[in-house]
Amino acid sequence: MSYFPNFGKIQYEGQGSKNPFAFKFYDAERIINGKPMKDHLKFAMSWWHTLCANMTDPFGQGTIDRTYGKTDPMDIAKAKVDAGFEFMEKLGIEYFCFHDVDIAPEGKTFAESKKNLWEIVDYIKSKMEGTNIELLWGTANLFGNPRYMHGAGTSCEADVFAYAASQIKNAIDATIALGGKGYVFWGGREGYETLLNTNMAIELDNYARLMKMAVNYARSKGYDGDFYVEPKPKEPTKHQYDFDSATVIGFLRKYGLDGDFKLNIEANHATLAGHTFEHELRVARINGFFGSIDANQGDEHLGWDTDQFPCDVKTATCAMYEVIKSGGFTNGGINFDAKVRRPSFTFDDIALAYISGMDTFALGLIKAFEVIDDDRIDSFVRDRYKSYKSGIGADIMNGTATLESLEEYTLKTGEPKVSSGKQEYLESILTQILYR
Ligand code: XUL
Ligand code: CO
Repeated sequence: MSYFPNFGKIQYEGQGSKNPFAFKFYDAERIINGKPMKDHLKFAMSWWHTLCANMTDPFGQGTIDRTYGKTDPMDIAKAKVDAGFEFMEKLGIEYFCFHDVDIAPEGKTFAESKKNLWEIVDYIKSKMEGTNIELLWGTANLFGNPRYMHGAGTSCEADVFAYAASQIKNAIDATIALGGKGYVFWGGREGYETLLNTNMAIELDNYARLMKMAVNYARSKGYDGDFYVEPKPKEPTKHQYDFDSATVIGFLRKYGLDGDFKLNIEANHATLAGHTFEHELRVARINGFFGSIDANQGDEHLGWDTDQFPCDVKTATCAMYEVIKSGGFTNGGINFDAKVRRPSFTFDDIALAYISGMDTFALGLIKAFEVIDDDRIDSFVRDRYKSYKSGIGADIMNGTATLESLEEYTLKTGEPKVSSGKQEYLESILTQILYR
């Protein structure tokens, strides 16, 4: 039985193709810089948006039927596994990501939820055998259930903290059982609505305590993968603690979590923080925290997390430039944390959305290497800082300069000579490379 009967294995047909169910740029096995495209990109399917989201919004019911022809919640969960694996195999996607509650329904008690989870984990494990499909990362949903209305690790209620920790324990075990090399903390409701009722100091300390427990537990079970924090500045809470890359890096360093954690950077979250996607990736890269990507895009006219499929090649190019300069993905990859628009309610639409997103990032990869090979932009930047290579600049860089020595220098040399930043020239190079 097929859940996606209208298309078979999606093939690369090249730029001239008008077949909607074909890749125009993503040629999985094409070698670029010594590696197949698929290994540069490591595309992953998000279980939640792809198999679960029914597109409910505050104004109306869902538009996508997610029962897969079943009625019993466990049968639906198993049908999602079948549908998910069919989807990944047809799209040539070799990784997936999940929250505990995406894969298995919550029971009436924690024990029942745990039993459901393990039944589905075993089922997924059996499906993975004989395929190339791997788990990119797992996580626990610590934001959907009403118990988490005040947060999870940052909840004012110790019992809620304990419940969250129990969920994390099982989500880590599930991640390990499925061979995952990543475990994500996205701070769902780890933030606040008003300082009038909030002890920020306790909340942040507890959040770090929860992360430390997770690291200690996973390492004791032999897990050698990465932990990630996924920054987001707002939504659902007014102020999320994991605001942006810089904030999270400061937090991880303060609490001694920097040896185990990297960042999972989401494009739309960067936009909400008032940054570009590439800014967030650059901050992660230069601080040694580059880990994984949640690929999507927002809408420039809307101020919320629309989680649209990425179709902006310029942004994908600038993002892939950062990925390449970080040395590429190790344990991480590109997870499409993206959903179709509510009126695009067919399963075909979901496939077409992935094809578009994968082509966009494939083109981004190709163009990023072209920018690097072209070298006009990189050489401009190298040249721009050349004054630090010798003389007084070298003294500043190697720490021998002091305020006194620099004053003495300035008294001698007088007014500095400065050069143009040439932004427009550099933008024209990017345009030339993108559209040639
Ligand atoms: C929410 C979001 C999450 C995380 C995983 O904005 O991005 O789906 O990626 O919890
Ligand atoms: Co995300």
